Amino acid sequence: MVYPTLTDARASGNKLLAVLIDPDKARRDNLLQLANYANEGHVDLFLWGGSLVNAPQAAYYLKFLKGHVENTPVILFPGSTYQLDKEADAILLLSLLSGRNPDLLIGRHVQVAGRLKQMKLETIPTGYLLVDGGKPTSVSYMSNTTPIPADKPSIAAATALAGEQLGMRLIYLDAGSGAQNPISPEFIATVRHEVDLPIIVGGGIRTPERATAALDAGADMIVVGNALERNSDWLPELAAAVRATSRQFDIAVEAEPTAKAKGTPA
Ligand code: 1GP
Repeated sequence: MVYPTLTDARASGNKLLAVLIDPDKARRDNLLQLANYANEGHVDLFLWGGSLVNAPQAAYYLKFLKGHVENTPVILFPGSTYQLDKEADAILLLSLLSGRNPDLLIGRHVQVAGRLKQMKLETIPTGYLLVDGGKPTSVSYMSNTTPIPADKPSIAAATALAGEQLGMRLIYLDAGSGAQNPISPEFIATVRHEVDLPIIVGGGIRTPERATAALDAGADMIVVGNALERNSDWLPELAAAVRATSRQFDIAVEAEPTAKAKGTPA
């Protein structure tokens, strides 16, 4: 089961790093390098998918990746109903809550429900919120939906809360692949304040500093795709920034009882 990885990490304050792989852009050498990094402990999860996947070899590459990673789960992040594959460890069953396209709220789920059941894939019901990242992205165009404005975090918070009340188990705040601007820390913090579910954040995270900012604001896991596609050499540096954020949290939690003990009568 993959979902407990997220809830356990949230409960213990360990921040996670997910690497998104677009199957259309997968290459054997790049996948091998990513698998090696994962086996060295630098990657917590792989997300596998894209808005438009045409590559006939996508299934081959997924199997290839699975054959080279030791323990790191690979989770489907499907942009369409064609992207189901039982080789994966789980699927983010996305409801595009920020949009008003009924097909992406329930229609496609009905189409694949029977197949998912047969595949016995672990499903993680995910409230998926697109946030304006400064320019139109593939996902906003392909989904035919309007992202939540970047200066309206209260709309996102109410949307995420509705998702939690509907039974979603994860919130994904996404500025879209290659976003010009990542989602701001203030925006993330507003959503974090409203819901208790694990929150993952992606889109336009291209530096360790941006990763740290999102995690410090309350994200439990960040997703990086585009910036690792051409060059994944900086992945260990990125992973170190994610781990350092976790440690800061640990130190704060450890420090708390001492501070309380000082002021609390025995
Ligand atoms: C997109 O959140 C992911 O859905 C990752 O975005 O490719 O910009 O890292 P990037």
